Amino acid sequence: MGDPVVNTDDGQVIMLTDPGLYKMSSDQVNASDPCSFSVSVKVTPVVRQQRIMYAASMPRYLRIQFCSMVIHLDQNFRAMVGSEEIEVGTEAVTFAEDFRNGECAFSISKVQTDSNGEQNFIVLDSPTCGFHVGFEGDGINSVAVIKRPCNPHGGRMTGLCGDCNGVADDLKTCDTGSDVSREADPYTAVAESCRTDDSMDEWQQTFGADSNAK
Ligand SMILES: [Ca+2]
Repeated sequence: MGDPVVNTDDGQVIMLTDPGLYKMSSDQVNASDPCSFSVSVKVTPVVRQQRIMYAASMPRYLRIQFCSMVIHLDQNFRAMVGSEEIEVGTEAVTFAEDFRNGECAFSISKVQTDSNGEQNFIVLDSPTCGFHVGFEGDGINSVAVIKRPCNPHGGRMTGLCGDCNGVADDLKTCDTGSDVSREADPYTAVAESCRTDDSMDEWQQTFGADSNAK
């Protein structure tokens, strides 16, 4: 285990060491595109037996804006669509089938595989948009996975995951989009620019600030 790591589209590796909500990937350039999305990950300190383990943080939940909804998925297999907590099981639950002719319909489910030891996944999947977001594993070993097609999103994406635009230019800040690859520590500069502190968000209001790792 260790701090969450972001692998960018261009193969850069960015570590997230500080708590906060990080913008991972977003394409909201074309408001009429039903497949527009924005994904952020909440990173919190690792807490064990009432003690905060310093210098260790973990991804706790994903905040997804997609198909005109706000969706939360957490690493303990809980999910909210809008303000409603939903039951996540192995049977996929489908949403937005009636919204915009189902162009961005998506399902949420829990998936188990045995291919690499037993692994659990909580997955949001939209086949029509090629959009796939979730957690692999659980607790402090969980890894956030974000897949979105380079076509049509390439050239329009911002966030820590970079932009698969065919150019090795992923070390850009979230706020101004400036290229910091020549700075002494571009990784920290990029991570900090993509971090916001929303210490009391809707997820915590629902589940409480202490609903932390196992
Ligand atoms: Ca790029």
